[in-house]
Amino acid sequence: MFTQYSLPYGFADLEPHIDQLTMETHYTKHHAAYTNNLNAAVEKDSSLAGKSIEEILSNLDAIKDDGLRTTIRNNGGGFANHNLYFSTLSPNPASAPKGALLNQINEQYKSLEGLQEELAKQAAGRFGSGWAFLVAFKDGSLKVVNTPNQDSPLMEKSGGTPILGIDVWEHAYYLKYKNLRGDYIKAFWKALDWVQVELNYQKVAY
Ligand code: MN3
Repeated sequence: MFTQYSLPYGFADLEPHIDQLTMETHYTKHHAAYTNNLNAAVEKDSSLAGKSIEEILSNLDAIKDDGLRTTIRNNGGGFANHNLYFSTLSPNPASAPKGALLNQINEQYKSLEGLQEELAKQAAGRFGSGWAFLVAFKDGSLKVVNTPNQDSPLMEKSGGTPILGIDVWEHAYYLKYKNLRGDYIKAFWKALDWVQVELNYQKVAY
């Protein structure tokens, strides 16, 4: 049984960057639906019992039924991606990373701003619904990727582990920002807690 990440902040607490109605709808409707649909789907294939979502998403080919595989790809991806998204947002965010993550960012992207530019570029350039992710690898290296729909980098054999995700589905920003995805991405940085991203990085790179 998969359960949604439990928010340690209120729906209004990310105002004005991410508005209350968007947060409430996103969490109680969209994320809840992905979670419920995932749980219903997993029950239909006994080989999935007891597996973590990371194990399931990184081995979708093991699901024999085409329809079920698609359902789990979409809803399992949605479940995991939103757990990541909501867990990295905070009303009191650290505005920059430190330590090993900052060193790696500086090495690969010259500066935090350089990384943010690349993430914003891929988030803005994702046609239609999808995500931009910062992924990490065991050797400590980083990569910026974008995916369609609810696809996770975990679904690729060497896709790395996502440590930060920017949801660019319209449901993540349209109520406040309308068609201005770029303004939402700028606001996202103001609610992103780099301490949590660092913790995610430390779990992957060691
Ligand atoms: Mn979403």
